[in-house]
Amino acid sequence: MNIKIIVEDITKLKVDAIVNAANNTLLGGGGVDGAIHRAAGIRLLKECMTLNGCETGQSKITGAYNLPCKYVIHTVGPIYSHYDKEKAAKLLASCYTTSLAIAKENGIKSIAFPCISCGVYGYPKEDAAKVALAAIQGSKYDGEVIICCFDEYAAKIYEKLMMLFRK
Ligand code: AR6
Repeated sequence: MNIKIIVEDITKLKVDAIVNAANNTLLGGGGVDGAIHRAAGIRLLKECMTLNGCETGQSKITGAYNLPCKYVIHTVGPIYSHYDKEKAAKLLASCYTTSLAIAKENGIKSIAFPCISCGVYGYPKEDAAKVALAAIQGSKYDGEVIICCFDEYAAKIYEKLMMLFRK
């Protein structure tokens, strides 16, 4: 599997699918969720309204409408303070594995993830990066995986961990 780390606005990526760090309602919010809904337009919200929300750690796919990608996979990360460390890690890993399983089912060859739960949901960035990389590398997905960081600091964490993984 090919894993790439970039610093970018995920809404600009021309990949097959981008992943949205959504909430249980799937009806939009702030952060990356707000940016994706703003860029995709009202038709994304309309499709999301048909999905009946999503459980924490699970994922659902929609069209991408005005975005340059083909699909959006909405996943719901854990709110870090609501769980013990182990349960939070399981739920976060599940966001990655369920998104990748949906990508595989839908013939998606390239998928970009934001740093799920690392914004308002408060997951410590380095711990989240370890969980994310282990989940991605343990999955059966064989396309390209892009970790789309919003700042250099987050990208550095991933780059350091990737070097350790390779050793
Ligand atoms: N492109 C890439 N990454 C981004 C972008 C962007 N355009 N915008 C923000 N990030 P957050 P969460 C990064 O808070 O913690 C929403 O209100 C950001 O720097 O968006 O999973 C939802 O509706 C951070 O590293 O998601 C939920 O209620 C990462 O994306 C809640 O926030 C995730 O930050 C989900 O919280």
